[in-house]
Amino acid sequence: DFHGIDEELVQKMVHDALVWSSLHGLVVGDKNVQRSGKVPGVGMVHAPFALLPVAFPENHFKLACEVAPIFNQLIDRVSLDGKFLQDSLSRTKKVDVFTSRLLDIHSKMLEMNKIEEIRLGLHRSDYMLDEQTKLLLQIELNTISCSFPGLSCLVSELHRSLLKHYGEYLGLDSKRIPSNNTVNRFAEALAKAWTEYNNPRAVVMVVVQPEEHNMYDQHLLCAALKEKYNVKAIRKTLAEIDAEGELLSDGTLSVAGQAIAVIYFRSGYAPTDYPSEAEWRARLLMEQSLAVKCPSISYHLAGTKKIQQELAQPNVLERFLDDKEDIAKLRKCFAGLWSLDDTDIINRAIERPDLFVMKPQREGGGNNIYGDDVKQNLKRLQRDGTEEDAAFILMQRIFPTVSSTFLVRNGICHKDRAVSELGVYGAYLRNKDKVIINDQCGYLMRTKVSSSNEGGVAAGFAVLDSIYLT
Ligand code: GSH
Repeated sequence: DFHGIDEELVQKMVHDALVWSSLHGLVVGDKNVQRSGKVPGVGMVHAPFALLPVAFPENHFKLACEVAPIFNQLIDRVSLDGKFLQDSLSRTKKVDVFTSRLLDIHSKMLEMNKIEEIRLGLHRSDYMLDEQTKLLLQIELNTISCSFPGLSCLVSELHRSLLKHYGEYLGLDSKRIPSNNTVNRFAEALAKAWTEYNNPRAVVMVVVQPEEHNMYDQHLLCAALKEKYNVKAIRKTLAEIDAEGELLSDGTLSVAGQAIAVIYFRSGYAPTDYPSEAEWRARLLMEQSLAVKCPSISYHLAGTKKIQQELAQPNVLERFLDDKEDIAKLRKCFAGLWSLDDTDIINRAIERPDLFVMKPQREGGGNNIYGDDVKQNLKRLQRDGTEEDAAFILMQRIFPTVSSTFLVRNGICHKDRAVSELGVYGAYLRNKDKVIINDQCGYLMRTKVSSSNEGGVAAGFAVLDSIYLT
């Protein structure tokens, strides 16, 4: 624990960190300022961050990086099995309107025999290190709208810069913060997908929410794409795509007269992203087109919690992967996962709700059920005897090491007990039989107050962090 530092030093570091963040674009739109989610350059505030990187064992970090390409391949294989996706989600479909709409689009593509030749995945697999078992356990795998490929790199740089100045007082070495190049690796993957599409006049389209406070993270990625690869990106909301988009006779997606090579979703993962039929029409239009979708509807579905739970069942991984060692490595990362048709586990969870998390089929954070609410909800579902239980999965609760941390938010530093979650980014690009990229790309560390159950930075619960290898 390197946090027994004196107050004066902390204040100096906080000051330097706030200056560094402002100068280097470690910023988000300030929700208290009007138009800050709409117009760049208006109402910026530093992104919430931890003052110092969190200690993390090197062997576990390496393991998380090592399994990233295996997860990339798994998602690709699962996405090819339309029947597996439809069957596994068939009960969820009955009770979850959102998943049901996604499945409808997927069915239409199956009927059309739509083949996605160029497949681009920009994923992030999230883990927590369970203190007692010393196991690195997967929380979830995001296949759509993974946040912070840009800001995560900046936090690693911020911490390196602080340790260069203050490291000797703290007994810390800046070289122990692993390099983080996610932003460039993701830009490279988008650029290579654009090249595979092979229309020099076409552009990358970022699908954005009408109001986006995390826009600078997105702009960092698009700036790298422009500067390093000279590929242009435009930003469109789902409603704009519905109004301005058309499918040309050759299958090209054209939006406001621009041909689209790659569609990169930073919206469309939550029900609130589809307030009307217009947004669903836009999603279908994009899916029908020849543009490379990141993600395609089948990649999106392959990343759902229900599929995560199905993949953790005995002998399911074997259907999708060939290499025994790869399978064993993934399985070791799986926490206990159960569907709610398992009566034994339900009874166990009612007895010991503290050992479980109940998860609905939702992305973006802030939706999980913990503690006594697990018990109340399970009892209600048992009593009602409806199919509503299919909207949830149960997961083993993971207990990571709690350590004392300095969290900086809105220019103010708080000391608190906190836990951390490691995300490893992965990129996958394939054109027909040719795998062009399959790699890990960098990391995102997030830290949250240990008394809070929720984890997302975008949802306002956690701060951005980096790693100090031990
Ligand atoms: N629209 C925002 C963005 O594009 O950055 C948020 C997207 C979002 O919530 N992404 C989830 C995520 O990576 C995955 S679906 N959350 C991480 C966090 O907020 O800490």
